Amino acid sequence: MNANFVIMGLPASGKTTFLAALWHLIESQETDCRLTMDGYRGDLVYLRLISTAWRTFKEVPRTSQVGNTDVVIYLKDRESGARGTALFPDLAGETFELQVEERKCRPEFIEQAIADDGVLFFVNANLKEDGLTINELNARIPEAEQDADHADGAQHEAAQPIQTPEWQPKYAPAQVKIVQLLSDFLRAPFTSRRRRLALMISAWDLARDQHLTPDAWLAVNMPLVDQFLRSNPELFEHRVYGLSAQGVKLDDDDAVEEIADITPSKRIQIVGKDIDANEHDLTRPLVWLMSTAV
Ligand SMILES: Nc1nc2c(ncn2[C@@H]2O[C@H](COP(=O)(O)OP(=O)(O)O)[C@@H](O)[C@H]2O)c(=O)[nH]1
Ligand SMILES: [Mg+2]
Repeated sequence: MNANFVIMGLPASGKTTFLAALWHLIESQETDCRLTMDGYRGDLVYLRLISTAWRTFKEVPRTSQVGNTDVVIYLKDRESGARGTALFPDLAGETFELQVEERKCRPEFIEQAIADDGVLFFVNANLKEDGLTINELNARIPEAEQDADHADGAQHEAAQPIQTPEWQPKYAPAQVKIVQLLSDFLRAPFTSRRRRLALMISAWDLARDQHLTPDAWLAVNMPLVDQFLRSNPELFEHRVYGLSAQGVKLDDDDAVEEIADITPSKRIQIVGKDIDANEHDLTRPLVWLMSTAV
């Protein structure tokens, strides 16, 4: 049987870096990797471009700069013989922003999502102030503007009132958008049924200092997503993985220098259920998604 997966995630969630590392791993065969490639559809020049960038510690090119980048990879499990097809729909990622903000999505994605046997969903551990409270936000407003808010005397007469932009869906926190994307699966045009979901916390190297398991990281940093998944076991059978596909922050020169001598595939680190410490095989979540299809 052949299992189909879709790869999802908001912009900058780590999808292209994952694809670049995956392409390197299955092409180079430098380390043990449970899945082998059984073919692909897509632009080879683009795949080589991103995996070269990944190997040489350069930022993977922003996908919007390189044209149509739908990529399909056919995979085979060396141990069980199970086969799977992974679709990376237009990695520009705006695809999923549009779905949240304008409630639009591409027919190819609907088709794939109706037939899918599992979802690989990316979230970046580098949250960039996603969870600021109103008090924290207010504390950031420059003092002159705060004073203007309660204009109380001649000394502030010149201060301009704050021009706060009108709220738009794009300002919603990432975890609200993620829950929206997941709950979209419950209604038309998608089909509501139980799905396997591998939630990939990318840039795990940045989260490691918190000494949390990927599940605990989600509960602490994205409580809404965590609660949504725990409250809906009949809709999503989920596992959370921590993935460092790049290994380091690219602008951290010392860290880059330190790992530059390691075999590129060994930079990859992945943690999660049934994964041994010091594992480099980022196909393991796909193996789990494929395991129903044997
Ligand atoms: N520190 C660190 N940063 C990462 C890792 N993987 C991706 N990133 C960074 O996360 C950002 C978004 O990654 P990208 O793959 O372009 O996301 P996409 O928009 O979902 O395709 C980029 O700045 C990457 O350098 C990682 O393993 N470690
Ligand atoms: Mg991308």
